[in-house]
This record gives sequence, C-alpha cells and structure tokens, in this order.
Amino acid sequence: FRKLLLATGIAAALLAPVVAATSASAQEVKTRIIRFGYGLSESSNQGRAVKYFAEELSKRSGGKFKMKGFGDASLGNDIQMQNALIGGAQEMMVGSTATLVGIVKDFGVYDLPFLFNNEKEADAVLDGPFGEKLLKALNDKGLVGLVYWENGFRNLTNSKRPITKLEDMGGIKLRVMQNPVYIDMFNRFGANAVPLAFSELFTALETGTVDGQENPVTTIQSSKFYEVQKYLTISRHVYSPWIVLASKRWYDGLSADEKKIVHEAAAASREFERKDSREASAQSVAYLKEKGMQINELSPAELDRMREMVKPAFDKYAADGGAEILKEIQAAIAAARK
Ligand code: TF8
Repeated sequence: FRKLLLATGIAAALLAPVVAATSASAQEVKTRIIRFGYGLSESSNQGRAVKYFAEELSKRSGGKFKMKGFGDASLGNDIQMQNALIGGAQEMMVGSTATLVGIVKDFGVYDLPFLFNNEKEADAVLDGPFGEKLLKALNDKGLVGLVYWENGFRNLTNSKRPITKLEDMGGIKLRVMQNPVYIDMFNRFGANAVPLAFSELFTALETGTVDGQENPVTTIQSSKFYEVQKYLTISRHVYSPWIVLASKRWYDGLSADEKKIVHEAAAASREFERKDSREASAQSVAYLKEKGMQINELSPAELDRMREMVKPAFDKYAADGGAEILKEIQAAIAAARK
C-alpha cells in the first residue's frame, strides 16, 4: 500500500506541472460561439473564404472557437449587421467597405473611381499604414476591423444595351451601393443611380425596378446575375475591398491569447481569399459568356473620357470634408507605384 501511495505521489508530482500548464492555457482560450454573417452565397468566393476562416479559427484554438457562417444576408444586409456587431448581438461579419461610410466617413475614399490600377497597388495600400489607420478608426465606433479581403474591380451589367461609350449609360437605372460617392459617380456618367442593399438586388433586376448594377465578375457569377442581365461591360471603374469586422464588445472580452488567434486566423484568411478570388475571377468571364452574356471591354480612349468626366467627383469629395484623407491615399498609392 505504501508502495502504491508512493507511486501515486510520484505520478502526481510528475503530472502536476503538465496539468497546471494545460489548465492555465485552457483558461485563456475558452469555448466561443462566433456568428459570422455575410451577403453572398455559400458557393461564392466570399463563402469559401468564410469557411476557410472558420477552419483556421478552429485549428488555432484547439477546436474551442466554433464559428458558424450565415450567408445570403440571412443575418441582415451589411448595414444591419454592422449595427448588430456594435450592439453585441453578433460577433463577426464581412462586407463592403463602401457600406461603412455612415460609421466612418473616410471609408468612402476607397470608392473614388479609377484610384487603383491593379490588385498589387490595392494590397500595398490596404495592408500598409493607410489601410491600417482606417481599420483603427473603427475602434471608437464599437467595431474592430481585422483585415481586408478582395471583392475586386467592379464592372457594369445591364439589361438595356451594350455600353461601349459614356453616352450609352444615359438614363439607365443603375443600382449602386448605399454610398454617396457611388451615387455621385454614376449620376455624372449620365446613369440614374439608385442606392439599394445588395440583398434586394437580384429581385430588383428581375422585376425591372432597376436596369443594371455593377460588381466584380465573381459576384455576377455567384449571384447569378447572368440570368437577369444581358450585357456586361468590363470597366474596372472601382477596386472594391471587403472588410472583416468583429464586434468590439465581444472582442474586448477575449483574452490576449484569444485575440492573437483571431488576428492570426484573419491574416491567413486574407491570403487565402485574395488568391482564391483572383483565380476565380480569371475564370468568370468565360463562364458568363457561356451563360449567354454579351461582353465588351471599353477602349482606352473611352476610359480616358470617363476618367475626365468624373474628375469633379474628386473635388466634390475633397470639398465635403475628404480633402485630408484623399491626399493621404494618393500619397500611399504614389508610394506603392514606386
Ligand atoms: C455590393 C457589394 C456586395 C458585397 C457583399 C454583400 O454591390 O459589392 O456584393 O458587399 O459583401 O453591394
């Protein structure tokens, strides 16, 4: 019996530090249920990245972080979800930066037309000090900006006619995001800009409430807009970022270890999402053609005319309180081009 006691004692002594270490780190990473909302379908590039993010969170937390994705705006549109995060009723989401302008006005600067020439410039600016600064600006508003994902360069679709020159946009009722920069831009192009939540867009196109819309080709594919839109014009008029957000209320309750897991998983998701979206984007045009869309590019001369025409949009943006942030992003882009 003595021998047994001794053996147990030794075993306990040997085990003690291990047990203590496990329980200490277990205390710092708790079981967490994370509701992650998004607007596109599960099979979209957005849906794939949400799934990847969930897997990364699970892996990095030893299965403690259980993130569930809710696609198709089933938890609400971008603006509704932002408010749910602020109130603490939902933990995370991904959506367009463009719909954040009601919370941090400076996000509108990304929506100015023809700002970025390519993805590489966008990555450098978004992941650099400029993009970081805008993420930080959300902290006072009850949100934590984790990372930017790529939505992509936006292109025009409509059901009326091919758009080969500026004048072709005349009178087209074009759905835009709920954002003053977009409304101003498309009205200048001669279209009739109609702000609408993305979740209402397919029906609006189907019923003819609007004639057209603009989004990256990946979204035109995954949201099946080819079923209700005949013409696609590759215009690449704006590079559109997505932003992964967390509720600050929720985030503030996490331990340092848990916050680290969230940030590392988010960074991994960004790399996955951009690579995946770019690969998907390269396939989309052929897919849309096969689905019967009539597709055209805009000539360089026509693109120059468009650029010329929307120049005053930059002046208006500056005059409306955006002068400082506009200067900053232009400097960041110039640096990225070097
Ligand atoms: C739009 C955006 C959307 C995304 C998505 C809902 O046109 O591009 O597709 O914000 O997250 O509203």
